Amino acid sequence: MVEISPQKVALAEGGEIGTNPAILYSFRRCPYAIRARLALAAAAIQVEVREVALAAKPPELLAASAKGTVPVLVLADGRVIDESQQIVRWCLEQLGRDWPDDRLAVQLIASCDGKFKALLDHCRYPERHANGDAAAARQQALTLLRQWNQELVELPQTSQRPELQWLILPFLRQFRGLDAEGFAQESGLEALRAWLDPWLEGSALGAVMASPWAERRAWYSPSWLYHLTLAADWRQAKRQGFYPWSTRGMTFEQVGFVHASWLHQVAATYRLFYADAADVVVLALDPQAIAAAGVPIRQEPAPDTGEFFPHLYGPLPLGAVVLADPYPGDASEAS
Ligand SMILES: N[C@@H](CCC(=O)N[C@@H](CS)C(=O)NCC(=O)O)C(=O)O
Repeated sequence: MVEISPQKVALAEGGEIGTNPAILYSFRRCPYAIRARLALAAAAIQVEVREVALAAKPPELLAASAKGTVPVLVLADGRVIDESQQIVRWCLEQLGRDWPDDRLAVQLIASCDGKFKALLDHCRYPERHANGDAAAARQQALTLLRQWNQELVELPQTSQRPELQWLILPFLRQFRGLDAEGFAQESGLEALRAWLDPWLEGSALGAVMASPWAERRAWYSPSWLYHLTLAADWRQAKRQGFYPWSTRGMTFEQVGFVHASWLHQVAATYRLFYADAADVVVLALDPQAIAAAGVPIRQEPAPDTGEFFPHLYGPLPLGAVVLADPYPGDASEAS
């Protein structure tokens, strides 16, 4: 649901974060973020998880960590941990456990984050590589995995260590996902599959791939502006490259500005003007992109209540739309 929680209202008004002491910027499918979520969940750390659209990173994430990767953990005292291994390390500390520093663990972690991740990316995005031969990259990755397999055969207790599961298995899962049938049939991967397969079906992974650890839609930043629209109008605007509307049934030409809301005002705007419409879309707008398009934003009072709303003094620039989601969202989608 896009319904605004009290916590988000507090944030929108510049208040305290509320009941959740830490914030995790995350991306549902990212293996680094899955790694962090597994560790945080295992350590029973209470976090507010903010799902990020990598194409529309919220300013709060970039303010916490300018490199703009996820996961990023912002602790209650303001400390920022923006490397997944460091988040796992911090979680292990909370659990009173040490970072795995035996030979096999160190080798596996380095191989996973180094060579294996590079080959995985090569398989997933061959077009991004100069000699983008995905088949060759896959064979190299399989050779590496057979080495891992051999290590596991020699030291089977490795597979029982939760921290190695958090660190390694999200990446193996992603590789398997490229060709699950092929992966199941590869020779020399038996020990790896015996490690991976039960974990894939297990509750630890299931929990961090579902709400509230992982949502299917991105977190709404209180730094953005919001505009409700009818789905058909939005589809047409995208087709024609121009959005003529100000509010439901009235154009920018008629009104002289485009109506918008702050995050904490969206639900009330929906209830007042759109609740009876079948397909409503909420657009999140980046105010900097609006300004860059030469469209002034003015805070002006609504004539009846005096409540201040943001108004765009120019047609809504399509390039400023960072998210477009059905409204209200279906909470069941998040599972
Ligand atoms: N070394 C970082 C790598 C994290 C990383 O690269 N995450 C990817 C998503 S899987 C990302 O945020 N990419 C940024 C982008 O695509 O813009 C870590 O371990 O946390």
